[in-house]
Amino acid sequence: MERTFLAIKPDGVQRGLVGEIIGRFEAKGFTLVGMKLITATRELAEQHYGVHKERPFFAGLVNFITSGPMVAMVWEGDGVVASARKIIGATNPLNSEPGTIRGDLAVNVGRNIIHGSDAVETANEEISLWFKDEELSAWTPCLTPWIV
Ligand code: ABT
Ligand code: MG
Repeated sequence: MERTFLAIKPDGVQRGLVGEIIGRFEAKGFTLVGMKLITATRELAEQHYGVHKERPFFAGLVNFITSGPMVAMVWEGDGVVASARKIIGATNPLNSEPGTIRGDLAVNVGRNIIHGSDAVETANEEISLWFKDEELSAWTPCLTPWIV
């Protein structure tokens, strides 16, 4: 089953948006298989955003991401990687559609409240960077089918 790595960034935690954000993925029908509150070390943040190492915003990004606790999560479901990116919205919240998390709740590209893996391969890398295997729980929700 496909999995993705999502993290509510320090701004989302500080603004009290944890419940609101998690609720959107639960309501959509994805399954939460891992979750922890964690303040990232610089090493973890630099690895996570390694692809942006040469970009001018990298130092500020690492400072921000290590500035306080984040809610790191693994979610599971068919097509969850791409679907979560749609639910999250465009990187710059001023371009994110209303109805998306960033479109509804953020205004600043450097404070865009949530991270979501951008592809299945990066999702798998990010999951193993942030979580140990034993921190993840595979389980099947007891869903009543809509039509029998
Ligand atoms: P993430 O989910 O945080 O990876 O964001 P997303 O994939 O939507 O966008 P990318 B390009 O990966 O942005 C990573 C973080 O860098 C910030 N950023 C990005 C800037 O501050 N300025 C920029 O010009 C760009 C392109 C936004 C993202 N995180 N934060 N916070
Ligand atoms: Mg990204």
